Amino acid sequence: MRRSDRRAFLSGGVTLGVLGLLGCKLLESDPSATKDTVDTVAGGYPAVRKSIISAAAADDLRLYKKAVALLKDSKVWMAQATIHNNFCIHGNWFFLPWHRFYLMYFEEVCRNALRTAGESDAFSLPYWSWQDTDRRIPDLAWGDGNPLFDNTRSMGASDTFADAACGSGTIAGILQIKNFIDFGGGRASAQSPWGGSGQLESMPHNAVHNSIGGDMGHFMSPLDPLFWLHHANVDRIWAQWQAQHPDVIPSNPNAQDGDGKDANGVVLDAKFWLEFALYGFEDIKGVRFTQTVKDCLDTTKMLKPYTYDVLVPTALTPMSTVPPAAMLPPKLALQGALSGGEHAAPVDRIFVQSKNVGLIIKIDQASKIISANIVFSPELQTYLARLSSSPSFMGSFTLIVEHIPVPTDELAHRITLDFYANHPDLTPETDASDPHFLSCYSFFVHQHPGAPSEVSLRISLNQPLLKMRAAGGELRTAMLLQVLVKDRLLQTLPNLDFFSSMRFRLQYTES
Ligand SMILES: [Cu+2]
Repeated sequence: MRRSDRRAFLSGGVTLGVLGLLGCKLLESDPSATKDTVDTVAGGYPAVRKSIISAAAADDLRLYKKAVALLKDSKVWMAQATIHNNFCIHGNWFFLPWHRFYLMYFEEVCRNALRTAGESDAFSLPYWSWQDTDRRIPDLAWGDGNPLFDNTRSMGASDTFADAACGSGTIAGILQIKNFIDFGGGRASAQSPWGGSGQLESMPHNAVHNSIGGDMGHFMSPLDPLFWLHHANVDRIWAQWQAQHPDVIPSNPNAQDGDGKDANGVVLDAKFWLEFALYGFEDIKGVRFTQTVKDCLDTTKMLKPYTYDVLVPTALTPMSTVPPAAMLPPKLALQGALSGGEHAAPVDRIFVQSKNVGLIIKIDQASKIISANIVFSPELQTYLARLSSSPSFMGSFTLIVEHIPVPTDELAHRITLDFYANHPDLTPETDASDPHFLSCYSFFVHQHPGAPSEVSLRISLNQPLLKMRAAGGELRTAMLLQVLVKDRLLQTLPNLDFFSSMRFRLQYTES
């Protein structure tokens, strides 16, 4: 597959042109990946990545600054950003694995630069935990002549990220999402007509890129040294989620997503996720590596093992392991649907999907709200009723918003979409602490040939539904979805009819 084809295939964009390649090319993998030569490092493996606000990170921050200065003086800094530009994957379930490998190789590139300059290579990439700070760009990244400064940023030193996207409450909520695909992303475009960004990507990840702007606002974003600290935090949240949900490794796409078949009716097997080949990574000698998803699921067993200083689970909603009530027969039993070894599909599960469940009923230009009526099918209503009544509820409700058109570059950097349900009095001042809040979305896409013209995102409804119920607004048959379109620069918004192509899909999964 040519690089551009593969990019279009993975990006979540238009799929028709590449569907034909699926059968053969999706399964390609490169057996040439081998370990590079440096197997020891002064600090020892696994390296421990620390928060930039912890005192223990002082040495790593000093070394990071030094490494960035060294790399910027060589061609390596630009080369690393170019890897991202050419190979990065966003908008689907390869987003987290691809970036995990990318950071691991970069961390080693930093160590090598330090070693070559006669410095200690006892370095771990620190992480910038925006949810635990004041949500400003940290002071360490400002100042002319500071290697960690990037003068293209559109965000100032006192500006803050939206609490809805990056606040501690939002992250705690994301960590409670039960299935990987709502957390980390669904199938790539050619694997399925219903993938979409997971909430870790679409909320804090995109918002930090988008708000900082400048280099961070496009796919050469690794030019801004904040990129690596930001992505280390995204990776840490994934590691945290893995620690909290040890049983929910999507060892096979079937375990999590859809009816177990791709857009062409081909039954998905482990090669569609677990053994999918990810490209583009370079070792310290610039040698290209290919890796498969399964090789990054445990960070302490990766090529260059690492872990995080803190992976403390936040309090979880109690979940029972009691099987679902027998009165609700499985809609889809994938028993034995797949062949093959240790990563074979789980057995019984329920998957109910309704597409075109919503109709946009009002586009209010003055209040900047697009309203849609989302209707739960009778089948979904049965499960909805059970969510409210059963403490051992095991299922996941997901709203997928599809065909969101990507605005022009300039607009995409200003606009955010905030999603609410059944709000009686929604205003631009309403925020994420409101019980009617569902999710928010910032664009992080760039205009290049083959870039998607539309995006889709997944919104886990479990917690919002329970919150709404607690606030006295239990849902039974339908909900009013409200999309509040915000312009960060408070300028006049374009005509909201631009977004009228949005479509809505509901999924219920239980496994
Ligand atoms: Cu990113």
